[in-house]
Amino acid sequence: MKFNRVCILGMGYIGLPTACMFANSGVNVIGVDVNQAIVSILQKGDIHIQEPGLREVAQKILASGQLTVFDHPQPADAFIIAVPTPFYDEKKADLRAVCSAANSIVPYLTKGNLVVLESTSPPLTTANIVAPILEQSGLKAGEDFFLVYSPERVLPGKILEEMIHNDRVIGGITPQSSEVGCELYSTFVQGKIIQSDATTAEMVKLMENTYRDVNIAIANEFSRLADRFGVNIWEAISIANLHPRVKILNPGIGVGGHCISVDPWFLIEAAPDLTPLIHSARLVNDGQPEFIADRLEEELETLAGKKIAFLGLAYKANVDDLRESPAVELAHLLVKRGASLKTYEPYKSAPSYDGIALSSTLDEVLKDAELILLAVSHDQFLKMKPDVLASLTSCRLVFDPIHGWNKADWVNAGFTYKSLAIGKENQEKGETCKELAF
Ligand code: SAJ
Repeated sequence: MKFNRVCILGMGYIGLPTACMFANSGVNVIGVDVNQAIVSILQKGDIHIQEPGLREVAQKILASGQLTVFDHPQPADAFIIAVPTPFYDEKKADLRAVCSAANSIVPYLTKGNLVVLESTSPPLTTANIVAPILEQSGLKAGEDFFLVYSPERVLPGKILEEMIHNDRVIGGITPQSSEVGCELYSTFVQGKIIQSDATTAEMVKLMENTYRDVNIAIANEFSRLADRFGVNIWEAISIANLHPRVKILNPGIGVGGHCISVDPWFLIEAAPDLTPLIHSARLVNDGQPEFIADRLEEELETLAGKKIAFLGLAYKANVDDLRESPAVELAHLLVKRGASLKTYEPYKSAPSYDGIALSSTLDEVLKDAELILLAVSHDQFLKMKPDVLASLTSCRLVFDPIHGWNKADWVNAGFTYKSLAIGKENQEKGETCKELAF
């Protein structure tokens, strides 16, 4: 099947890069977003997302007209739904954006079209929710138009590379739908394209992120144990991982972002009676900021009045995304316990986020600090030289719960270095979390 025009609903972290891929391959792409501010930015030829390499590609295709952006769909050969699926406070999937995107396609759907759902969704969403909405057009899913679920699996920070090279699963509601979906994505995907059915593809996506969440939860629990027993967790994990069938991820301050901390709840919601392990893992990871705050309070005896230079609020290294960030949660907890925080997040220029004031320079947060806390392993933080920092502040105490820095470097520059689970005080293990990261 020939795809001359593809209409992508949702110009966010997935929709916009996907639009870039198709447009770069010569397909005419219609980008749609319900947020008028995003539509205006894109129509002016600029972008609203920070992702390495994205700006250059997007600006080129917006300028050439290969990607045009509207606030409602246009007729096309294929429609791709790439809108967010957040969750309500009670951890239930919020499918309103998916349903509204599917509804908005109905007037434009014609015989022979392909519709793809990319948004992470609970099992059976494609067959039981999206198909009936699209069938309001009078056309029958799998007979008059093709329908597939094909999850995005790209890692923020590496989206452009992974979108091309990752393997992709295409789950059709009929085998012919999978076939047509395969044809669409083979436009730019160089990884393997695997055909399956829609519900399997939905499960695959949720299983991948849930597996990672459970693995990080066990790493966090191991780290708590190592902390109690005077063991260096980084050394212990690196040795355990020498076993050919063991691959433990890194402990940290918790699991954030819009994917791994959210998706397992879709499975828990769908079958609470079958998911005690997945549920426990979620609770362990969600409880990690509190564990870190408790340990810091123990170390300092009290947090009341402590002036803390808090470095990083993003949900992980080198991204500008603060959604569900454990660093934000940790900052709130420290403030609640009386600490006085000055926060620096190099990827955000706004004056505040979620009630936390953001300083615009590192110098400003370091001034008057009594403790420097490393919350996110942004490259620019990891590269900081302790002796340079020592010249900018009289503070000589660092707390590094993510083990991003090398203790010896800080001690040599005259700092007291505190972390978690790094073994007995006299041990000087050199590995950094960067070296161990997967
Ligand atoms: N984290 C740890 N320890 C680790 C690895 C990560 O504590 O060893 C934390 C991070 O700091 C962060 C959170 O987990 O707070 C999630 O980060 P991540 O890099 O593991 O994952 P995401 O959420 O950025 O992207 C994931 C990816 N899924 C998998 O790796 C299985 C990506 O491929 C998916 O496309 C993405 O979710 C998504 O959109 O679902």
